[in-house]
Amino acid sequence: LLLPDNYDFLLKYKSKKEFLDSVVDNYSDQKEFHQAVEEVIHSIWDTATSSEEYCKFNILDRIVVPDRTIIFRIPWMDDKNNVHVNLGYRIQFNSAIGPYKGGLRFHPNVNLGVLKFLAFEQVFKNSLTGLNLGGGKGGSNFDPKGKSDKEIMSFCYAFMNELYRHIGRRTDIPAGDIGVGAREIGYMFGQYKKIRNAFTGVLTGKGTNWGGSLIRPEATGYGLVYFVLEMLDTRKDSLKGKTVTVSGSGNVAQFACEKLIELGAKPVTLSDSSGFIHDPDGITQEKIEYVKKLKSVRSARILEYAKKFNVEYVEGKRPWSIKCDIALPCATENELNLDDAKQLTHNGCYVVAEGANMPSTTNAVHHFINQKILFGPGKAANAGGVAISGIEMSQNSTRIPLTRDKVDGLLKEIMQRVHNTCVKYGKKDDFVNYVDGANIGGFVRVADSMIDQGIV
Ligand code: NDP
Ligand code: 2IT
Repeated sequence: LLLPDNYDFLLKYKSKKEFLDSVVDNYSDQKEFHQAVEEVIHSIWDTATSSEEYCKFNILDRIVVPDRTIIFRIPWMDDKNNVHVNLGYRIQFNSAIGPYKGGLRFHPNVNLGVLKFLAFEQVFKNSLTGLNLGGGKGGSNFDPKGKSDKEIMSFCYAFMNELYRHIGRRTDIPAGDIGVGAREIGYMFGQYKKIRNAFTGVLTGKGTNWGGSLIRPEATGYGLVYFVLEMLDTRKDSLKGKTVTVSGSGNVAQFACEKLIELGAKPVTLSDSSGFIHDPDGITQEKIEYVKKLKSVRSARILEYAKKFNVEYVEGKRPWSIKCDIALPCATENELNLDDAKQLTHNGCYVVAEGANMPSTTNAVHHFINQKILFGPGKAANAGGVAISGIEMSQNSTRIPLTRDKVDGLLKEIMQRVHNTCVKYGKKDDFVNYVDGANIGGFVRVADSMIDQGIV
């Protein structure tokens, strides 16, 4: 082809370790990014290094470097006229299969390493949906807790005052993530529209009056439960009567619980960064409505649930000590470690599916796989959110909104497709390794597309 016969760089790394060491050396302070890269490389190594094409085009070196990383200053004024400065980011990681797509996170822990891990994961997740979506992520170290509505609005405007020049409906389409929901998307959309004088589908997760898709708020949590159904089905098992521990109490956790209840399972926990509640009788739809209202104020604590419904509250802990059949971590990265994993399987838990991105530590993931339980990694199990973002984009392009039933049907279909891809690439003998399946399945589509487009 285009390339000479003599490739000095053809598999320039002698081992997986040598390659991973080079990533650590190059980005020494980005530990979450190393963790995400290590997991993916572990799965794809044989696929990537046994193909001459992948080696010739040096896909390995190219896939771990973002197309571009944008970092900017966000000056804004609080209600007392104090001027603050936060950092804003957008990582445009890979656009081989579509425009950059991924959420924005507002949380004090946000830094380059966290957003690079999220953007990297997003590349493979978006590929698994089968839609034409590249991978990106962004956000700020801004802390929304305790801020007034006016301060949130000022911050969102200030953020968009710089972000607008880097995004667009054919370039990069952000959405929500931790700390960014419908309200923040509204303020950012308003400011983008004002600056550009253009009403376009530049963000997803919009209000349904102005271009948002039905089921987008529900999509990550519902999709997670649809994925669990698919996993259970491989063992001719169902959700009926299963006890489920859920962490988090935000967007993903709330709608995961809602779908669990609808399908006859019993969610018994919710958490936030302060602690968790345990409701052994089961969280009901009525109680979920209470949580939605409670958590619409970002500083509200899940402790209030325990007080209102007179159940146990455990300060400063996560819910993995509670006996369950199924565990759904839906809060944040690295919230479930090896000890938690051991305790879960010891107590009989045999399904873990990640609503959050990378909530299980590397050791915890290895434990689940060694135990041969059903383990659904985030990039597969939580792909429903971005998938319905993709469906929102298509509705914005056609200007024809879809019904709730239609979107829900598409969500189910896409989660089945994600699951099938995991099985196709991850099944060995009788066991499906969903981590390998998701990583390899996500990778080949992106890598093949990169090759089709040459060396860009
Ligand atoms: P929300 O902001 O709605 O809720 C976040 C929840 O997680 C809150 O309960 C929050 O508690 C808790 N949490 C956040 N940070 C921490 C922390 N450092 N330690 C303990 N708890 C924490 O976010 P989402 O529900 O949207 O996101 C949850 C997870 O799901 C994230 O990993 C996100 O990346 C992932 N995800 C989200 C998608 C979406 O469409 N929204 C799609 C796919 C994945 P507190 O109030 O105390 O901060
Ligand atoms: O992690 C994720 O997939 C999201 N936060 C959703 C991204 C999106 O563009 O809908």
